[in-house]
Amino acid sequence: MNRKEFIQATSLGTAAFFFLGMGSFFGKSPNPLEEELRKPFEMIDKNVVIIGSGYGGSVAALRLCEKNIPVTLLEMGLDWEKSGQKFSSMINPGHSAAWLKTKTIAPFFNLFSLEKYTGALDRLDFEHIKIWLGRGVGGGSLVNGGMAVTPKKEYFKEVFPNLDAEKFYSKYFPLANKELKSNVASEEFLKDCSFYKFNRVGEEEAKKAGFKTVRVPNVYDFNYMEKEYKEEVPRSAFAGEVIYGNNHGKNSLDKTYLKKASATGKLEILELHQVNHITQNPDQSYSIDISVINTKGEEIQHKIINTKKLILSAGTMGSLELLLKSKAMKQLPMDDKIGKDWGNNGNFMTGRNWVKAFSGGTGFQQSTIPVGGIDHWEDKDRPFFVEIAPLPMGLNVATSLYLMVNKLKKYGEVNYDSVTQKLQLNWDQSHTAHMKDNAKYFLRTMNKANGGTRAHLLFHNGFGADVCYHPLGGIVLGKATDNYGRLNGHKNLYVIDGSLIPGTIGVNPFVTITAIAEYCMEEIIEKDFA
Ligand code: FAE
Repeated sequence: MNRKEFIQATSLGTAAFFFLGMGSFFGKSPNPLEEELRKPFEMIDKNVVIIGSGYGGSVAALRLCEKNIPVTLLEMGLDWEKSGQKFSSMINPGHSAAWLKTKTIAPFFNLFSLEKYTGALDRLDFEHIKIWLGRGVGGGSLVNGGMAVTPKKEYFKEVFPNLDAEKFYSKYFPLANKELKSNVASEEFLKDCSFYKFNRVGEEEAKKAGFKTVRVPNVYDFNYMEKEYKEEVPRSAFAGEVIYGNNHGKNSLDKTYLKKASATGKLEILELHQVNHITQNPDQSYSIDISVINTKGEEIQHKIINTKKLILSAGTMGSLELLLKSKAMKQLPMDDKIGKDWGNNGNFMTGRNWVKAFSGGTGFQQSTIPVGGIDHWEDKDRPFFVEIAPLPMGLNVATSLYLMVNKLKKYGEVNYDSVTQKLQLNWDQSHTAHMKDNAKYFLRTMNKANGGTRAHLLFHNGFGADVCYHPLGGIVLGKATDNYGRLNGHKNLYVIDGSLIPGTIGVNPFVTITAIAEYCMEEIIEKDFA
């Protein structure tokens, strides 16, 4: 297809030529369609394209490149390493703090104004839930807390009854943890480090309240952190860096999977390439409509990439949006299971005040990297897992923060509204009511044993039912796809990301997303790329 044919094939085509004709007839060019047509335009053919450079996309890229298969990876966010720019800390937010917003979008204390920029953290706001996401080469790994948790085997079996759990626990989980460089902090270090007082207090109080605590691995390099503590290297975890990116220490995907994939010479990463929609061609190839943007978010070029094989790894919300929008706009054939079985992984934020208020609280200086959890999963009536989360704002004396992960009792559903051209989420308080009950029970038990109150000033009177860091599901493995991520009804279209997990996995999800991506790609490469 050449450019003229492309324009004619689009819905704007006819109008564009009409207005262009009129423009030259009157000797001027007054309309936006003409401007659109004047933008630099490119149409390219590729063999394999991956959309999104988070966990799913990075695993797919490495495993294909290793087999000598050239891959083009499209990412709407910035390549931060290439840009030479620094990530900003939570107490001094700069360019990396938000995706094209003029105010910070942290879960609390959003008092800072920002210049509109293609930052690393984004937030999608729905009526009853706010969903935080990473943007940039490395996806969520740039902004997340690095907690690398392997789910409980029993729960994994419950969530994925069709998968070979033995193989996952002997092969894919160990592989994911190795490639992600997951490691564990030494107890010796945690015992004395002043930046981990919040965690020691969290664990002590949990034990006193009768809860079981667990040490949690992380992808932040704890050897680096120990040097950081001694001020032998630049500080990152101890300098308030995390949700706007870490400048040091964290093994985000750009330092692991993507680095290895790039070293093969087979990986082409195209940053600031925002995919608008996808069209299926008669020969079962795909055309990807892309806006190349600048760091203000303005389109500077329009591109079409035609590809024989397309892997969608735009994250749960990104892949859902691309599929549902492409169905609405471009009649992309779509299974009606897409959008179903969505969940927030049971995320529920809460906190306590007056924690050790008269003995230094939880500490002014806090590491941004969590290392502790509370495992209450075995309670049949109230199963939950809690991340003992830091509050690294340099102002906290007596607050404990917790991110709870609960089971789901009811799934949400994602749709696309063609009028507003936005995703719609069927999700309200009825989905989170039992999570709130669990939070009340948890806080009551902690306060009874240790003193303290609910943190009334945080979230909504201390309860953050609307805080979601772990959106999962909507394109579920074995339902909307086959058992390996091949999208139903398609031959050359795959989904490899968090959307394959049906709404819940019982712990922070990226190790599971990585392991599932490894498992799917092994089969797909063997059978479809031979
Ligand atoms: P993801 O990492 O979101 O990557 C998708 C990529 O696709 C992104 O880079 C997008 O910019 C890109 N993209 C989307 N739409 C388009 C488009 N139209 N065109 C081009 N590119 C596009 O997907 N999980 C843990 O396990 N442990 C933690 O400690 C943890 N902490 C978290 C803290 C925060 C603040 C947040 C936001 C998340 C946290 N998570 C954590 C969740 C974790 O980061 C998330 O589950 C994974 O990143 C999801 O991986 P995916 O591969 O699905």
